Parts: sequence; structure tokens; C-alpha cells
Amino acid sequence: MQNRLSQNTVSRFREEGFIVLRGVLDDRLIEDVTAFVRASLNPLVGPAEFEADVGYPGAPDHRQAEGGLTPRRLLHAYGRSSRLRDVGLHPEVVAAVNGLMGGPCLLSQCHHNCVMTKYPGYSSATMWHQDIRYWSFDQPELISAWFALGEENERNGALQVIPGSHMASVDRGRFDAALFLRPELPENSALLAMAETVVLQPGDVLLFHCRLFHAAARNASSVVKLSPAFTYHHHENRPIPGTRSAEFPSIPLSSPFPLRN
Ligand SMILES: O=C(O)CCC(=O)C(=O)O
Repeated sequence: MQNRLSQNTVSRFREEGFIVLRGVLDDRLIEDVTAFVRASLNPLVGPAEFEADVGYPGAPDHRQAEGGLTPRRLLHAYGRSSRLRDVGLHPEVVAAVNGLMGGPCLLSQCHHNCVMTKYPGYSSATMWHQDIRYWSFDQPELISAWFALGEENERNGALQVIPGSHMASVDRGRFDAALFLRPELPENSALLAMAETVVLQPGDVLLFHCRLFHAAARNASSVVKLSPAFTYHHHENRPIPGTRSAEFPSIPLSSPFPLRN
């Protein structure tokens, strides 16, 4: 199972900036993690980020507003439970990120390392962005893994991606103050026209490059969407001292990195 990543898959990741690994998490792990996350949401076990904190489209204006205590993500997922660690350190994902980055990688405790919680009613839309915008490493080369505990589709706010956009060169003027792409600019239209939704089934994992443009809509279904997300970097690609990326040490991944040709 660990060496499922073929050379074709590696090439596709290099060209498109993302790949989906199907059926990685088994039913037992999905059940355990889902039960743990649900229990952590009611009553809410911090640390957490709230929709009202980010001010994205659709989010409540402030924490005292109706829906203002809707969580957006449970933070510090790695430290929360051994079953969440089983997700972040899943052998198939470890083999994939080691293979894609060409050597032993580490799991960052500073970025993602969360369970994204997209609620019906008060969830926000996340505009087009690259995760690297707030991250500080020697090289802008990191990979995030987005794990589906349930189905993710257009209706419940699945991630949308722009294939190949991790290689795009985009001038500062095409971004707004918070470094989201400005959708009203004609020069962004061609990029946005290539967007596609990544539909995931329970247990699937989306691996995506930290420069890949991605976005997500609000959750228009009646069920909360739960997605653990972790980020990995090559052991020689270090966080820059004194930045938020260096706040906590990264966790070594134990598996080697076999590839199947
Ligand atoms: O589910 C979402 O709204 C997207 C989250 C996202 O892209 C991020 O946190 O970087």
C-alpha cells in the first residue's frame, strides 16, 4: 500500500500542483476520528478559530453576532489525539509526500495542523489564495494533505483548485490587501476560468502544493463538513527563525519513500 505512488502520479503532481489519493483512510479510522472531532466540537475544546475571526464572505460579523461562535477549525490537531496523529502520519501519505518532495519530510505543527469544520448556516467562503502567502520557509515548497472524513462536493464547500497555478507568476497588483486574487480584474479571468472542484469520498486525500491557488464556497448542505489538514516540508527546507513558521518544531515522518514505476 505504501508504494502506490507511480512516476506518472509524480509527474502529474509536478504539472498540476495536486493529486488525489483515493480510499487512504479506512472506515475504522474515519469513524474514530469523526467521533473524536464531534466530541471536541460540543462542548468546544480549544484552541479553535471561529468563522467570525476571519471575516470572510458569509461569516458572522463578530463573535457576539448570531452564529458568531461557529468554529472554522480546531487547531493543533496533531497534539489532540493519537487517532489524529494516525491521520497526519498515515503511511501512504508519508510515502507520497516523501516521494513527491524527494526525501525525508517533516510535518509542520505551525501550518494547517487542524481540523477544518465547515458548518451549514454560518460557514464562510474562502477566496482564491496560495497558502504560502503567510508561511516563511527557505523555499516555497511544501505540500498539504486534506483528508475527507465525509463526502466533499460543490454543495458542502469542497475545495476548488486551479490546475498548474502553482507555477503561475502573478504580480502583486492582482491580489487584494489580504493576498486573495482580485476576481474583478480581467487579468485574473483566464486563471479563474480553469478552476475545478475536487470531489472527495470519505477516506480520500487531496495533496496540494503550497503555491496552488485554491478556494472554497460555503456549506449549503445540512451537515457539518470535517476535514483534517496537515502540511509537510522537506527536512532541508527549514522554517525561517523568528517567524510563525518556526514557532513549534516539525515532526519527523518515519517512513522511507518508495516509488512504484
Ligand atoms: O474550506 C475552506 O474554506 C478553505 C480553507 C483554506 O483554503 C485554507 O484554510 O487555506
